[in-house]
Amino acid sequence: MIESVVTSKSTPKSKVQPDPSGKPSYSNSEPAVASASSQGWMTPQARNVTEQKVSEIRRVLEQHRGERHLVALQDFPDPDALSCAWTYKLIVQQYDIRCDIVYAGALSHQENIALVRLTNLPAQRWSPQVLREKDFSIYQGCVFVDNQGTTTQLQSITQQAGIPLVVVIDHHTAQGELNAEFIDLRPQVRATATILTQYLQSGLLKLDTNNSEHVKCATALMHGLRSDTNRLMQAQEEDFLAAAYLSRFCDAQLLNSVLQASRSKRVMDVIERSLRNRMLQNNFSIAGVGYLRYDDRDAIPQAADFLVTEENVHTAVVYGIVHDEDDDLEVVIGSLRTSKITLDPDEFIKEAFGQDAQGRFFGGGRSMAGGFEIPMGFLSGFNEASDYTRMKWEVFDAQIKQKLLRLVNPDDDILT
Ligand SMILES: [Mn+2]
Repeated sequence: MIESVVTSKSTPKSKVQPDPSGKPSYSNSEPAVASASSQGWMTPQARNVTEQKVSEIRRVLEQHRGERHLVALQDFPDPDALSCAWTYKLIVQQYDIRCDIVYAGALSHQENIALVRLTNLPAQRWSPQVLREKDFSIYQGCVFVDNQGTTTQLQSITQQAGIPLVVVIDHHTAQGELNAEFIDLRPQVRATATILTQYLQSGLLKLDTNNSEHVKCATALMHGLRSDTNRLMQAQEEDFLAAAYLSRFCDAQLLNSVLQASRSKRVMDVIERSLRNRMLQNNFSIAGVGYLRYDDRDAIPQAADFLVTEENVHTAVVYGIVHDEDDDLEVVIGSLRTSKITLDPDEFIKEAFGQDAQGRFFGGGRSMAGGFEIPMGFLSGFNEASDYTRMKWEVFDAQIKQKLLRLVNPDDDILT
């Protein structure tokens, strides 16, 4: 049996009794005294990192008091990104820093649209036209949350505008050199929402159950945390502890409404195409879904989520050509989902597709999931002739399959 030990914030870690497995017991043995302190809801390891990072970010925010910052989300923001950006905005308000939370792509998952609408989440979409006309000189700083700039068009724009990178908080693997004043990069953590929740637990912002914005934001964070951990199934101890903390503020009914959002017919159609076109090989399921509209882009990861549930499949890759009508641009977008512990999505995608002429990878990943984007360059753009359009798809389809199959069947000759 685990011995119950009275611990408090000031109790040194050595007082925590080891359990028979030899691991220190800190989560089950905390009595009411300690749980009254929000800091008790962290593993000692997380607490160490968080305390250090929180005092660091406090100094940085103090130096930027009164400024206006741009929080750049990935072009297709997910619940983890959206909720963390909102939390960040509430945190820095205490330093009189005004934040605009911006994404340059689209909200394309029905749950994300529901999340933003139901919680009144303060994120804005800037269309290509807004991007061209925007006066960026009003911003004194740029912030990346749940990304490192590699998945947003805003990175090059803010860089050209000379806006300094102030803060990066992310859980994806390092995507290259980052020149920021504050960096908290923890690839071992399942969700950026866990990191932001740990900041809250350390007192960077005191949540108040009587403040409806706080309640909505905590609910959004819970949704972000759940969605990046496959409904907590891939969550680790620190994610569970963060979720436990959030449960004090979370509105279960609101969360339920967000999760009730239904799939559009077009998303269902893409899933259907992925089922029909899938090719099974060595426990991989690979499916090209052809052309789809920009607003339906999120149907690709949803199809991958679905394909990976098939018996004897451990990894699913779904891709298609996404057509952006605003800019008449086309790009190949793909998603990978895996349940195989030994398959690193980041490594797999980098290995499969390599780098572009500038040395940038076409994609990457985090634990259990990854994505890629391949620009179509000279071949991009809509063509009236259906033969041409079909041929173009077939070429890209064959090329992507060939690259993937090299890794799926490492010993075989290359198939087409
Ligand atoms: Mn995330």
